Amino acid sequence: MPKPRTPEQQSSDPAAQEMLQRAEKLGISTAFSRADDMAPCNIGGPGMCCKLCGMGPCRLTKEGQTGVCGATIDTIQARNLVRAIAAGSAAHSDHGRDMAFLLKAVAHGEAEGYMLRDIAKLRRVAAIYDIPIDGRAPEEIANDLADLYIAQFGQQSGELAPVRRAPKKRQQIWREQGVVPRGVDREVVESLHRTHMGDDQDAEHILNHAIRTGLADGWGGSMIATDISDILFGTPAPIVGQANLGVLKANMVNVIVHGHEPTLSQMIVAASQDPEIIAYAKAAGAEGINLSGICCTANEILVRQGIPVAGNFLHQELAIITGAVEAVVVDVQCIMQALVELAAKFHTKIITTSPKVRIKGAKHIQFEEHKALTIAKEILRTAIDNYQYRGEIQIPDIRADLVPGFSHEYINYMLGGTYRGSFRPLNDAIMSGRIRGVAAIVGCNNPRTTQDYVHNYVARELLKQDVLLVQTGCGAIASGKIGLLLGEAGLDQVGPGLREICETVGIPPVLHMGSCVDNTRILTVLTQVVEEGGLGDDIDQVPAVGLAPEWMSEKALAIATYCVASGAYVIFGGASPVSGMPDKVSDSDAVLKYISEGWEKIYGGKLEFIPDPDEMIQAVLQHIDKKRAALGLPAYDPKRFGQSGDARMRQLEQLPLAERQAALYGGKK
Ligand code: XCC
Ligand code: SF4
Repeated sequence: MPKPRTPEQQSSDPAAQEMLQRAEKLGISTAFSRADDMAPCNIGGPGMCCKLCGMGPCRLTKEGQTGVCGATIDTIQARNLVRAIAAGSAAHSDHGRDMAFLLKAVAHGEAEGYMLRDIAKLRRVAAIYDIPIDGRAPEEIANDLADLYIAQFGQQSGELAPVRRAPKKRQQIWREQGVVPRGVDREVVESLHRTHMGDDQDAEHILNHAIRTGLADGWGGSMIATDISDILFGTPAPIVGQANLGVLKANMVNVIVHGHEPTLSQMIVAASQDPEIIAYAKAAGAEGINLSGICCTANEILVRQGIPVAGNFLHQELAIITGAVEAVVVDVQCIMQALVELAAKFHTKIITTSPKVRIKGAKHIQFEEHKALTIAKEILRTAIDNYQYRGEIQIPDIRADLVPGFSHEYINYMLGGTYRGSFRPLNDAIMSGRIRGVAAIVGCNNPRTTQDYVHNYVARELLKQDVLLVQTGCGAIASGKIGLLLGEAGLDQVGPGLREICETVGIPPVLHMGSCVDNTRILTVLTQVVEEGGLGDDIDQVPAVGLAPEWMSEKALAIATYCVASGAYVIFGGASPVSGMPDKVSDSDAVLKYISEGWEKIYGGKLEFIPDPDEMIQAVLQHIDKKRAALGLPAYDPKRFGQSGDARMRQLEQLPLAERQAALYGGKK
């Protein structure tokens, strides 16, 4: 059994370390300690176990071995991978479906407390699908858009409508390969059918359907979720926020929302500002209500309302260990069952709200959109009633300011203003080499690595190399906690060319673009970069890379797949679910090869697993430089830029007055 890790080895975040020490003192287990106690299964982990029928489970541990049915290691790995991608796509897309039904309800005035907040976006999105907009009420347009979006899930044939938003050349590749999704549900169901015992048993053929299923997520369910969230809750624009456990307040009722959907959390934001609720909290002896979030439901309300983030995925238990949380309100996805037993050791109430998610021992207050505000208030009253039972607390005094909210609409606007908004300045900066390339660092935390360490190490190193970063999900929160999401803050550690751009445009070097379903915003940015011209005519030509350094969820695999299918090089850290036998690189690595070299030949994108952060950084830079060369762009030169603007002024400030004047005005005094 490996030695348990110290808190410093478990997390690179000092707030987490403080809570891990407290957990140890109190004799409480966490995902970190449970990961130490349980080695990952060395047969299932690398994809060598099949439990798809009652003749098994079959463990393929020897060269050339097959399952009872004769299934080979390639078939088994491919089937397991497709199933994971289907589950991830289902999770994102079912969220998208619920958003579409909510839009329909709002259009008919049947959803208490909601409104059509971003009419401009509603009209813009409707126009993409040729829904008539002129002379029509927003509710009519919203109704038609909701119908069109609802239909995408059950559509049986033809093409998913949002696919038309991809670059033309990309759509052509998908058509030639026969992977344009027909309907979201259909592709997920077919993944399950094809991988049932005795069906599809050709690894490459199985993996082709992984592409189709992933596309149904990225250019389907997830894109729908993002569109509708913006229409109902507003398209994000930069706003000030804070992150880490230090956002919890000692004298207030602390309520944490955790999960993924903005529907309930947005309503809890509204309810928490209600004078009647604030008075109720004061009557209970608190100074008020302090709302914060964890995981992507946090990102949804952070990027729109600046509601603070208590932390990313691995902070969910740590927040409860402060003893200062009255209620954790959860909806769907990434919620650890351990919360209930942990909460019982404190006074914290775990409140489940989704009809799809209950946790044994948790309190269930079911959320219904037609009385959303009423239910949100009930939830808050439950939390307030719980304040009196609070015991001893310990809140780490650690938090960082951040500026999130970089939707693709805002990026377009900030680069040129209202009248001439465009991606031209970004393209030009990449073409000239001021920006070497773009990397998206996204995805989860995983207790098998040191929390946030790989995220932050890779982010910092790439920034030094003039790589502009875009982030979503728990990765964005990792950067937020160390101050990388602030304008000037990190700029002295950023490469000279990128720094010039950040100073000129007035942006942080790391752009927080939202939640995990908002990875589709990155697809849109890449498409717009392509359409702007100068960086090729398809996404696979753009010098860009996607990374999920600490991934853990099946959703992350679904995102990886649609990014690869869209032409991106995607690198995952941590363990590969298809690595096969250790030290074995002959016939058991066919799946690994196909999702890398095989997919690259067809889609120009590839998926690779690189656990070592330095190797990961090298792979990113090599890929970016290779793409630059292929476009005929000048090779990246770190010395070429950075002599103007603020950076130049800072250098001059170091000089004695006479020399400074000489440098500025020439001649000697
Ligand atoms: Fe979940 Fe989106 Fe992963 Fe974080 S990053 S642990 S999926 S919350 Ni998507
Ligand atoms: Fe074993 Fe084949 Fe059944 Fe899988 S499908 S459990 S390999 S017999």
